Amino acid sequence: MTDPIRCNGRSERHALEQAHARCPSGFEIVHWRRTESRWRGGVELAVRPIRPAARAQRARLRLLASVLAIRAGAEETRRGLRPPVRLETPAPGRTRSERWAFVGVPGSGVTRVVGGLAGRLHGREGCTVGLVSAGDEIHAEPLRRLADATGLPARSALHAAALAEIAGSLGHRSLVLVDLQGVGPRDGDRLVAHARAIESLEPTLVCAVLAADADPQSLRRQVEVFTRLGATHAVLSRVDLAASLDPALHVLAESGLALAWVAHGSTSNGELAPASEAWLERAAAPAPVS
Ligand SMILES: Nc1nc2c(ncn2[C@@H]2O[C@H](COP(=O)(O)OP(=O)(O)OP(=O)(O)O)[C@@H](O)[C@H]2O)c(=O)[nH]1
Ligand SMILES: [Mg+2]
Repeated sequence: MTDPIRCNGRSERHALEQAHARCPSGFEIVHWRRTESRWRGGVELAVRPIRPAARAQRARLRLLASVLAIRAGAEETRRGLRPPVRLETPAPGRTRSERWAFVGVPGSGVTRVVGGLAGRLHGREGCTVGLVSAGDEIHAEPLRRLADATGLPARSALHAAALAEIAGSLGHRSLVLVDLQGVGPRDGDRLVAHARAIESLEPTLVCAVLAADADPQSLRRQVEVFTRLGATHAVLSRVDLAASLDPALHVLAESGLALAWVAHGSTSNGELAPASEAWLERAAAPAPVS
């Protein structure tokens, strides 16, 4: 039997290309190893050429090669070679009143997240929550209903210029949660209005709400835009709707935003939990099918 041929690649694909070039009639992978621990790093393959005569055997070995490659990919996912996501869940301050602003694209779940946080934090360790809706009348409606149901004080700022003053009128609350109307990355006018509103608000935290079921390219663009608005943290929303959480977690890991909370429910006040290592570990597992 011939000695295996070693192929070192910058990536798995690069190594496979070399193997194809050196064994054009087909090959069997006899060894697969990642040479760098980083995600998508170098790969070393050892392959053995398949003799053209043995057609049936070649088909079988090709199948084996692809099974091995798939297994290697699965092993990579299992070992968590996804770039790390930074986790950090802010807690409201005890000594000064805080203003947390939440931004996201329309329908990403910003209002649910604000409602979920209000329910989670109000009354905990002396925290008193006030709510502000920054947007038009229709946008303010769900928050007003939440305020009616919970008894929390709520105000609405119909114009960006009024936001700081309206949030100031809730200065007696230790935590003011500001629900900014959804804005898309190409909605220049509203982005400018949001930037001005956030600047005058002087929030202690700006948090981007990112829908886990959005496509990664769109999420990348959202991250760019919301980071410019001052976002340092993110909430991953709609996690129950995503086929896989990997794409969104990749975008988050690249973004440098800290993942603060995860939201996974469509109930009126949202279902929200602090992001944790245990949650990340569960998120890496494939979604249950039954
Ligand atoms: N299944 C599920 N549905 C969600 C989740 N978050 C929000 N929704 C639903 O998505 C829709 C939009 O949620 P909102 O919280 O109003 O989203 P928003 O970003 O505030 O939307 P706008 O203010 O209209 O731009 C609602 O029908 C919610 O019920 C979630 O985590 N899971
Ligand atoms: Mg909303």
